[in-house]
Amino acid sequence: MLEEKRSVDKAAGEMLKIIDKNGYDNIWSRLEAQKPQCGYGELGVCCRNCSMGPCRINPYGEEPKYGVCGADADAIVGRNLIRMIAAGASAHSDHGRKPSILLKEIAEGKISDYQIKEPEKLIEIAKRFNVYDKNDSYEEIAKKVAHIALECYGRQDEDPMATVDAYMPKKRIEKLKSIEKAVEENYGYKVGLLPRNIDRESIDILHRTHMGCDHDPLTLIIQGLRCALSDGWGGSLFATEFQDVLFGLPKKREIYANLGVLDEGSVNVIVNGHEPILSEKVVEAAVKEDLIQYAKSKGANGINVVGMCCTGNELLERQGIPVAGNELHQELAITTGAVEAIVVDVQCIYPSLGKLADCFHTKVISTSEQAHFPNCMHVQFYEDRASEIAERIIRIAIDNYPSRAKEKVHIPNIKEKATVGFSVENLLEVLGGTPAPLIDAIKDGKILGIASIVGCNNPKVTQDYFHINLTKKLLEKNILVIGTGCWGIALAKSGMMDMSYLDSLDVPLKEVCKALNIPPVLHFGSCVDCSRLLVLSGIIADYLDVDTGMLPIVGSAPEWSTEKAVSIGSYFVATGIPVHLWPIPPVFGSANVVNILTEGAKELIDGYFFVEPDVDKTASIMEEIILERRKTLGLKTPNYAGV
Ligand code: SF4
Ligand code: MSK
Repeated sequence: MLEEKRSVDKAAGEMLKIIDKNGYDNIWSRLEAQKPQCGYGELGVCCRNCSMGPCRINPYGEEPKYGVCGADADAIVGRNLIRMIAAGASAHSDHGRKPSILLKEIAEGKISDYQIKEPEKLIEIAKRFNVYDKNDSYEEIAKKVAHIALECYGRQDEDPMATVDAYMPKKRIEKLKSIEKAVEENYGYKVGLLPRNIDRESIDILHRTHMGCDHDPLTLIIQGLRCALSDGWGGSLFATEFQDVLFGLPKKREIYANLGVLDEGSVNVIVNGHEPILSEKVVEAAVKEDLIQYAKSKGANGINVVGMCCTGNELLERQGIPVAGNELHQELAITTGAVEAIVVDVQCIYPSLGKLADCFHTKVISTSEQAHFPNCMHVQFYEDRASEIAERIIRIAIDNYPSRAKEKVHIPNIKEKATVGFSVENLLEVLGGTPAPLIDAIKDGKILGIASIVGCNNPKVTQDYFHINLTKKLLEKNILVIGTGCWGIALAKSGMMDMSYLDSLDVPLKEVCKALNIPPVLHFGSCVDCSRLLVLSGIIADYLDVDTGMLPIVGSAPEWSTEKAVSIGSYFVATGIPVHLWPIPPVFGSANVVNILTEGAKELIDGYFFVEPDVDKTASIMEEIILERRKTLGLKTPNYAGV
């Protein structure tokens, strides 16, 4: 396959030539080897939830129409979909559990390697939960807040978890309650949308999708949405909130992005995955004078720590660490031959890395008890010995520097400047402490609306093509674009997050961004930081005293690959925000499931999914949604919108 079909990224193109020349196994070649991929799987109609199966349903209405147990396509597709949501929500929420426990243990004096870096944010969280007492020490506040968070994971009653009242916009709570009531009245079903606790909603899905439980696509999907809400307004939210408390709020700053951030003369260490608890310490260790001197003793100029994927996003937003790439850059980075160590924690890390690293000198170092990989070295991470372990990892990388084969080194001289590090807090700060100027700009048509783009890379889509081009089209339509995850890194690599990109725009949004000194595409952080987008939508809704389902906000996951992305899309939808998806999700084997996720969801909860492979059409549909919502809010349609 030509490299242009695989990625629009020039650095990727350079590395793909090397990969092809040397015949290195890679994600694109493995995708080719899988073709044709299973049609039953693509439609979501296969089931192996028990040993009477595996079963699959004929998608053309012919036999077999039922699994061995009697489950039909609606049940099988619905069950499979919500199992994806449960897995995605569990990954995010289990991530959020770790900073919640860490905060508690710091407050109890059990861990001294970390401190509370952002007490003001801690106080704000305590105020949201109504437990702030000005006479309390920071440790006492942290104990109270961490206790509430951990109760949200495991409290055993039917009441909505504490974050619902503390964070969710009022009108959305009312809306979700009214749907629960309407389903009960119309169908006689007891259902819930407001999450009870984070762990329970995923377990509920595993239970109800077990053989012989829930076979109604409506109740299956309602539980899927409830579970997704427990992620967005629960697990992911705690990850974001407590990581801000522990490691500092994001700060607007310039960074560089792409493989050109690797430094030929230095010991290069890439931190990859999602959780910043270890990578923050790796960054700290890399600036220690004794370790720098040690690196020099091995012939290097110094130590260069760079990020990748969402660990990269966590570090760039808080520490200004450069980022080497997004999901599809993992293998490419090893192929530069200049990486002494890739240190990984959890999620979105390809198990192929170890085998590819065997062709080079790179050490792939796993650190989590939840994530082990073939052909890799494991250095177990413990929070109470975090600094010591991080130093050990840096020493392993330094010791590996002399093994680098100089003839194999090729670092593309490609990197772009990007202004990153945005959050609800610093966006409100530039707006003068209130969302009013942003809302007024939307009302006046200086900004048509907001698009939230999230998510991954997927080798089925040319890397970054959809992310970059959809963002461009939306900006041309005067829509402010805010996003997270691998989209954020794609846009940073594209140069569109550089302030100078504003000059190329010819829409009113340009003047708003210039006045606020922000780029037109705002990097809101890692995939758990999608919770920042929810919180922002809630602030706007509460300010206008309307439901989030009325706001001119629309989402997209245009290169999605992970189950986490399904959970993110679902909690946006359940919050009332329509979401575009590409590639196609595995639901088209059931017309009823598709109908519930599209028209049914629009009618019930205002948010809904739509699938579209074409960039221009996607941008037009997103614009139409925003225009429709502006009309509902009584806002004028500006002339430049082209209608
Ligand atoms: Fe087949 Fe039913 Fe078992 Fe699924 S649960 S594998 S459809 S028998
Ligand atoms: S890393 S979830 S591929 S955004 Fe968060 Fe990227 Fe998607 Fe993983």
